[in-house]
Amino acid sequence: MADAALSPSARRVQDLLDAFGRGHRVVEFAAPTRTSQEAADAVGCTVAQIAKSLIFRTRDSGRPVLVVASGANRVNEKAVALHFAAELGGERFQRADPEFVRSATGFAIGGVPPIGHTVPPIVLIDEDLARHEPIWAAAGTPNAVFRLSFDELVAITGGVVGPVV
Ligand code: 5CA
Repeated sequence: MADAALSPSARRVQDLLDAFGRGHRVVEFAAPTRTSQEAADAVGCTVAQIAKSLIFRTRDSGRPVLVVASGANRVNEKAVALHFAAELGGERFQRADPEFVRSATGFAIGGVPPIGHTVPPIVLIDEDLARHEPIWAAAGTPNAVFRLSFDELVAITGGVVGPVV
């Protein structure tokens, strides 16, 4: 089988994609896909087509917040807090440190996928990703990605769509 050699973290993502049941395949590259630019270079797509999975935490309750953003966008935390106030319970939120990312998601920075996190996060999705087809997301390691559509991203994450910039 072509993906018999997937590393354990990428295998976990592939198993979730199998359960989703629409034939999505994790692709592992020899080159790094640790950043949006590297992922775009490896795939041969634009950086805007990369769906980066950024981890934040609510300031008071410490809940993980996953913002899935276009690789071309710089997330504006104030805009996100304002637009998604309901989802965030009115709380402020802040960038998570690497240890929080690891414990909340089960994955290391550079390979965090939008699915399969240890602690189910609040999921906020960049509306700009809807303008791109297909999009590519990290698949558990700094060398692995998978291709999907915007509608599939919303369906598989159960996220709420809105502006992040
Ligand atoms: N695999 C690629 C393409 S999907 C990827 O994961 N890109 S990413 O942008 O989602 O992941 C890298 C992100 O990790 C950076 O954008 C940055 O937001 C975050 N990051 C990098 N270093 C740190 C750090 N020290 N603490 C918290 N977050 C970090």
